[in-house]
Amino acid sequence: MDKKPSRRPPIDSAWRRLASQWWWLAIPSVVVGSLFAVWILFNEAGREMRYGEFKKKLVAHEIKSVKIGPTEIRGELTQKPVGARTARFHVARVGLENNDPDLARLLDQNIAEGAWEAETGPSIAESVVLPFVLLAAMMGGFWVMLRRSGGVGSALAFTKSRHKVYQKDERRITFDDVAGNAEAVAELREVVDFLRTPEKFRALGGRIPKGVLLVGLPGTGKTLLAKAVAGEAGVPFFSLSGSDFVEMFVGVGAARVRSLFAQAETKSPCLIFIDELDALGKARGSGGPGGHDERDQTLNQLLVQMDGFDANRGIIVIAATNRPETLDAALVRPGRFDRQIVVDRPDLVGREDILKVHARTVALDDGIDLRQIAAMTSGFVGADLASLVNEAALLAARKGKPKVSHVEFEEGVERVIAGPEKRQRVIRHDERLRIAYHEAGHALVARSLPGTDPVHKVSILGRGNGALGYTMYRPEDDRFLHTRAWLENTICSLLGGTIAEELIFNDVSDGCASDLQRATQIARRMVTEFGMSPTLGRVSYQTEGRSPFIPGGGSNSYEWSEQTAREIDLEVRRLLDQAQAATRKLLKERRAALEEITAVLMERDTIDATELQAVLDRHPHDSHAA
Ligand code: NHX
Ligand code: ZN
Repeated sequence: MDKKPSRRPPIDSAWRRLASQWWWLAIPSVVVGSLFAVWILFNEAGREMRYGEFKKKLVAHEIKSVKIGPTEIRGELTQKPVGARTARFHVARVGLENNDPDLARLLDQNIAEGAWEAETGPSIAESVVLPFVLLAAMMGGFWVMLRRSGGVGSALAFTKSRHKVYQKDERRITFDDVAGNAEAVAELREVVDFLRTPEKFRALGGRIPKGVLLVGLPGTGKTLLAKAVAGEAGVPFFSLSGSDFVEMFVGVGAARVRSLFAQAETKSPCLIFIDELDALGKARGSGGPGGHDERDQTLNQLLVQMDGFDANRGIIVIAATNRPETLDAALVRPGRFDRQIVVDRPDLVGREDILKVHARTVALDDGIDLRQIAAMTSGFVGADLASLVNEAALLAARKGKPKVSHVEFEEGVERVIAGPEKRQRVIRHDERLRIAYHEAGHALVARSLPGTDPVHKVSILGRGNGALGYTMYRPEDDRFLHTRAWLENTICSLLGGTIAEELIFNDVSDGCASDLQRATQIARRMVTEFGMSPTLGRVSYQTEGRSPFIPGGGSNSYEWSEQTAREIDLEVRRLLDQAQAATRKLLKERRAALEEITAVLMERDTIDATELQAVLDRHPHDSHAA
């Protein structure tokens, strides 16, 4: 789904080109540096000698050449001493010896003319140029290291934001390019309306969204959605990744955020898209030892900027993440990313639509049935489908076929599944069947019992949060109170998943933990907080909410006996057992409906409220029997 638009060179490309040319300076610097090091090695000073010994050797003609420097005498012996690495030697000039009047005469007498000279000190080359070259070499080496480690990219353009800007006149991506995400598109239309006519919203004085968080697995098309919003609204699109902000040097990321918003303000109305928000938006202080000052500062700056800009100016920030639970709580507070849109995995119909979009650019065989290909690819996300189409086209090309046919798609599916990223894309058939029965069980029980929240959607495509399947309820907005019947029936629908598994497979799975936890919690509160147990009476057995600072308010001082505590446990148990029996009876009676809902789920991955109603209508039941 993530089709790359033909993009114009980004505005700061000149900077980056410069930075990438500077990189070549590193190579000569390193070469010069190493040459210098070698030169030093070869100029090894050799053996240290005392002045007296030097004079003796001079007289004995054992010295070939000498250089008299201001602080030392360096020279070479006529013969390399046995076992030494070099014939060189040096003598420190200290004290009286410095001004030995004999020295010049001795040298003249014992060494060939021209083989001794006086040095006045290091040459200009040595004292000025060499340190500079050395420094340059070190910086060059450092630069290369940074480039290698992927740390600082264009370290020259430190605070320059590295976002890409998409201008109006590019090929616009619109909602037509987005397939299989109908719900997310519907929610984003409002954002488009605002970007198109900010004045209208301003005049009405309504609260305008500042930030929208797209939550979904990698490859589900979050970036594409954001581009489509910009494309539909015809506004510039600033795009960058959260990881671009996090740098090696404290303060750089924060400066980038400022620069980004400053630029955006000059182009409003416009849209800022931050991919991988979790890279910079992780809960503050969650870094390891030493902390993450840089990231925290960057995050703070982002919060400041989001609070600072007036929503009426027409800037909207859309961010994407696949781990919303790791985000700092401050990011999702009102006035920031207060709107979350879930971008789910596409279901059968969604996958077919996505395949249609990608097939626009590929020559397909006439006999091809995209629905059938969609059916083979349960669990694939948009990006997977894009690479499937690509693989199939490559395979056809390799075989010299003019058109892509079904065989290539089948082969392509396997390639994508076995692809480089080891992401769980497909679920074993037997597990998928179990998940389908489980969710069908929840849905059927919920729809069969009066008063419970209506089922909005059931899916056996896992969510990013780790759930393998889910039944989504649409709570009635205006409900503030829950009756005893509602609570009991809700327990039943929570148990419905496991009991459906038990009914069909004669065995249950460990996937029910969270269902069971919620059911138990409701039952316990019915007994201890709501006074709904006939045996324990209309009494509150609450332990929470009392202050530990008030004497007698501590949680250890029970206000009821051990006997009562046991009765509470038994009563909770009785409520759950009762609900379980009722649920089992119900599912047995409506087994035909259970089977059909499961069949729909197995075929299409999801079922919505209308389709569910249609199935139930085919299998009527007097719903008040339970
Ligand atoms: C396991 N996962 O722990 C495997 C890996 C029973 C068909 N053995 O009850 O997905 O069991 O109706 C939100 C809510 C993870 C997030 C529930 C993340 C449960 C969910 C554990 C379906 N749907 N269980 C369910 C499920 C599991 C889990 C969740 C979550 C399954 C069940 C997960
Ligand atoms: Zn469940």
